[in-house]
Parts: sequence; C-alpha cells; structure tokens
Amino acid sequence: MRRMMYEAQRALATPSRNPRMAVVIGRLLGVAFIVCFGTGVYSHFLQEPLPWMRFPTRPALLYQFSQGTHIVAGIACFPLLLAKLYIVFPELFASPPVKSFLHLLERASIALFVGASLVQITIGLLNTYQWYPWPFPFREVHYALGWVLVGLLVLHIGIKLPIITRFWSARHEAEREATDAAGATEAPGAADAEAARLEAVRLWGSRRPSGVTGRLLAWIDATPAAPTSVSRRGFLTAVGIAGAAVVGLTAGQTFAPLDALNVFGPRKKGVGQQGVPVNRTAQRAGVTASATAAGWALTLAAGGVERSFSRAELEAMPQTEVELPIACVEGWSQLAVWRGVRLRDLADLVDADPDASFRLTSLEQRGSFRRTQMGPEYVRDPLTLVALELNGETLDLQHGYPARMIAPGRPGVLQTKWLSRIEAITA
Ligand SMILES: Nc1nc2c(c(=O)[nH]1)N[C@H]1C(S)=C(S)[C@@H](COP(=O)(O)O)O[C@H]1N2
Ligand SMILES: [Mo]
Repeated sequence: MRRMMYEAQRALATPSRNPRMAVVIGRLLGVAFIVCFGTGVYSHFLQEPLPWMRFPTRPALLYQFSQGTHIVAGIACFPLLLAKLYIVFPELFASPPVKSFLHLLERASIALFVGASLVQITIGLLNTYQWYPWPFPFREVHYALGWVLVGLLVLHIGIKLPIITRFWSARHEAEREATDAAGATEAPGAADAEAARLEAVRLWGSRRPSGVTGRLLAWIDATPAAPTSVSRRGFLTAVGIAGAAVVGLTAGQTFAPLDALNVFGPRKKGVGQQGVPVNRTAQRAGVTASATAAGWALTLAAGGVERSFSRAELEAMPQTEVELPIACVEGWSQLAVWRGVRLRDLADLVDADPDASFRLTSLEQRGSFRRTQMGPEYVRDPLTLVALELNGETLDLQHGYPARMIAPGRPGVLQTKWLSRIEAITA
C-alpha cells in the first residue's frame, strides 16, 4: 500500500508541482478570498444592517465598485483554486495517510477548506445567473460559508506557516533550483514518499506482492515518471491566461471599458427598456394592473402624519436630475440618468424626524424585495430620489413606474420599484 502511494506520487511529480508554486498560487488565492470576504460582508450589512450602522453615501459608485470587485475576484478564484488543487494533488497519496491526531486534524481541515471553497464559488457563480439548483437559501448560506472559509483560511495559513515562510520569496526559489540541479526532484511530500519507499523495501525487499496489489504495482511501475511533465513557466502562463480570460470576459458587466468583451456575464450594458437591464419584470412581480391603475398614489407617513401624492402631484413638485447606477448584487451594473422628487423634500412634508430610518413598500404582494429599509444617511442625501423618469423618458413599467427609489451607493435590491408607501420608522 505504502509503496503504491509512493509510486503514485512519483508518477505525478512534475516541475510545476512544488511548494514554491503552491505558495505563489496560494498567495493570490488568499488575496482573492479576503477581497471577496470584505466586499461580501459590506454587501451583507448594507442589506441587513445592525440598528446602529450608518454607511457612506459617497462615492456614489462605491457599491458598484465593491460588488463588481466581489464578483470579479470570485470568478478569478476558479482558475486559481483549480491550479492550487493541481499542485497539491499528489498530497492525496501521502503515505502514511495519517501520521498523528494533529496530522488528521490538518488533513480534515484542508478537505473541509477545499470542499467549502468549491461550493462557495460555484453557488456564487450560479447566483449571477439567478440559477438556484439547490434547496437552501443562497444568501444566508453564502454569507455563513464566507465566515467558515475565513476561519479555515486562518487555520490553513497557521498550519502551513513554515512552508509559506520558506517559499514566500523568489530567493528561496533560487535555493530550490540549486537543489533541483543537484538531482533531487522535490514534490510536496516527496520526503515522506521516500521514507515510505525505504520502509516498503525493508518489508518486502524486491519481492513483489501477488494478486491485485502486485498487478497494480506493476502497472504503476510501467507508468513513466511525470508522464504529464509541466514546466513551471508553462503552468504559470496557463493559469495566467485562464484567469485573464474568465475575468476579462465577464468584468465588462461592471466595468464599462470591458463591456465589449463581456461574453459570459449574464447581463449586457444598455440592453433592456430605456437602455437599462431589467431584473424582476412587472409581470413576474404581479404589479402590471396595480402599477398602471388610475388611482395610484404614493403614501408618505411619519408619526401621526400621513399624506398621499398622485403621480401628477409628484411631477408638479421641484424635480432633481441625478446620474446613479443600478448596481446589482449579482455583479452587473448600469449607470443611468434619473429625474424625480428628492426623498428629503417628501420627508419634510410629513415632518419626519431627521434621524428617522424609512421603510419602503412596493405594490408587489410577494417577493423578498417588496419591502426594504433605508437609514437616515440615504433619506437625507440630496441624490436620493423618488424617481419618475429614466434617461429622459417617463419611467418604464419594467423599471418601476409610476415611481421607484434611487439612492447613491446602495445595492440594486434596495432600489425598490413600483413604490406604494414610504414611512418613517419610529425607534
Ligand atoms: N419591488 C421590487 N423592486 C426591485 C426588485 C424587485 O424584485 N421588486 N428587484 C431589485 C433588484 S435585485 C435590482 S438589481 C433592481 C433592478 O432594477 P431595474 O430592473 O430597473 O434595472 O431593482 C430592484 N428593485
Ligand atoms: Mo439585483
């Protein structure tokens, strides 16, 4: 068994599989993970703020930037994680598989880390296509897994610190090359494998076990060492090209200069009513009738005061024009020109407390985004509008006619369409 493990390691050895490469790719992966975690936690708290939390409303494109970065870094994890798994794959055949209780914990934590990472980036990617082929709620699980992964990342770095420090800089790489030149091929676990081989020789001599084991050994023996020899430069080039390709071909959904290259990203800039992509349609939200009904009015409430405004009344109030993006959590975003009434003007008409948070309710009867909440920093911001027009025309039904919310620095999910009621929440 141990000899078989050794032979498997020998067959898998190739110059690109070495500790230095594991550290180089691991560093990039670590950065991508931390970027994803930071931007993910930010996005989470924007949507589920703790009562005391206040957020910056400038730069107005902050969320577009942070969430775009989240998706791009997440996509970059695919080639990086696959590369990392490729490099350390021979470790699977480490012999003996478990040396001590601590070693068992180490291997278990890595197995969990790999598994959780693969699940995390896969469900994240599928979410950008709004495809949920699983029975659990995406957002909660993605968030919880984020914390699990940071914990495992810290543990992993702690466990691997000796290797990381040894192979962190290229100077160590030079030392390693010198050893290679002297004839030693160092694959991860090669020393262990060598010990296993010596142990096997001690036990069996050159005698080969009979039966299935013997035949397997013969087959492995017949396999030339490193049948798929991949040079370090070739490997890094392949990972670089794969990374640049998946990032370059999707980042256009957030970063306009790359838009022409956006082939995998599920949303295209400028495609949709009034040049803006539509996420949830009026039909799916079930608001086609209520949003076009003649009697529609927007109700504002604060304390005991309650007032309703028809669309004509809203149009008769002072109008403000702003340029703000819809920046969806799924990564796509689109800058647009909005025109409408400042929310703070409406809030003043019902004498709302300047420190009050507001609750926005849509005409939508079901759906998780029918009701959203907004802190005072957004309510009082001069760019926050009850929008009546989009890109110079009456707001399309698909974009929230008769009136929708648009505020700076917020995720798309909170830009409530088909508004019905806006009320100050008294703490
Ligand atoms: N009432 C309501 N408003 C909503 C949604 C919704 O499902 N219902 N979807 C939100 C999401 S997820 C996004 S990204 C934006 C998209 O706005 P758009 O369809 O006008 O581009 O609307 C937001 N407003
Ligand atoms: Mo969204």
